[in-house]
Amino acid sequence: MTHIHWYPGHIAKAQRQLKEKLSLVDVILEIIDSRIPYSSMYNNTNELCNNKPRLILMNKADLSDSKYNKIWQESISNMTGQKVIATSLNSKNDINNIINNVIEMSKEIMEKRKAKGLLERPVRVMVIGMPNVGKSTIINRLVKRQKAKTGAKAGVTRNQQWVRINNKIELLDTPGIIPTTQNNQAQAMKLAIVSSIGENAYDNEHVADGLVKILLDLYEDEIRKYFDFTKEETVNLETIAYKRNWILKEQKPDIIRTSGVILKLFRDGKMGKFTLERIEDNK
Ligand SMILES: Nc1nc2c(ncn2[C@@H]2O[C@H](COP(=O)(O)OP(=O)(O)OP(=O)(O)O)[C@@H](O)[C@H]2O)c(=O)[nH]1
Ligand SMILES: [Mg+2]
Repeated sequence: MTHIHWYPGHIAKAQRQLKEKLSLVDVILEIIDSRIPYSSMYNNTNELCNNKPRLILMNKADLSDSKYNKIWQESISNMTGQKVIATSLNSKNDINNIINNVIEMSKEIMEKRKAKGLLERPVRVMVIGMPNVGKSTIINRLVKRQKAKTGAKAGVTRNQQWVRINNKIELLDTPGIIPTTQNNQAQAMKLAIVSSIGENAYDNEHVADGLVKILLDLYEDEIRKYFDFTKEETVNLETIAYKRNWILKEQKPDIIRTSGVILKLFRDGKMGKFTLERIEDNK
């Protein structure tokens, strides 16, 4: 399988349901993957979110290249007109920073409600993003502080719950999953690399090969050093297999094993902190 096959299912229906949920909230927490900021961002979020204010989290910043995080942060902020911060959900500091930013954003919204004579209430927030970006993790981290549920409200689907994060913020306890849209194979490759596309849609060998090529293009010195290659040697799945002695009978390279290990090393951040996209490439 040298292609990545998407099975996006009922995208239109999923988007309609997502829009309904989004209409219930004041502020949207949009999560993208900082290793592939462009490919993990939905290309029409402004329309999807009906121009509601969003806090965009470039997440998994502990796995990406901090130098590019700054550059992407500024670019996405300019592109969307929204506040953008780099986060790692393993950091308590970052969780607090998210909470403080939501409170800050809610001030204006609450002022407007007050001016309209509407009742005072906590700001309502929901989390959206593509698969595997960290939606469930952030909900769990935010909710940990205060488990008490405020109960289903009138007009809200019964299986959704508002959870009180503090006296200023209420969070919808189920995230909105943005279905990955079928744009192009380059984007599919990157989404597969970060596990945002299910593993039955692709072959490890195809995706690991793509990852090695991207890394050679953007982080050649680091990759050569990590796998112990000189400047002259060819780096690919086969030569990495020989280097590491991942060999089958008759001295054949074990490409299946090599592919699996390379993807895991990358996903676990063991090879280094890498950002796989550059702003120039996406203009
Ligand atoms: N290193 C790192 N891992 C993270 C971070 N945030 C989430 N993860 C991990 O990423 C994986 C996916 O996180 P989830 O919270 O399940 O992602 P999700 O968006 O709910 O995924 P779906 O439910 O599949 O849509 C988990 O293994 C998390 O532990 C982060 O900031 N840094
Ligand atoms: Mg989840």
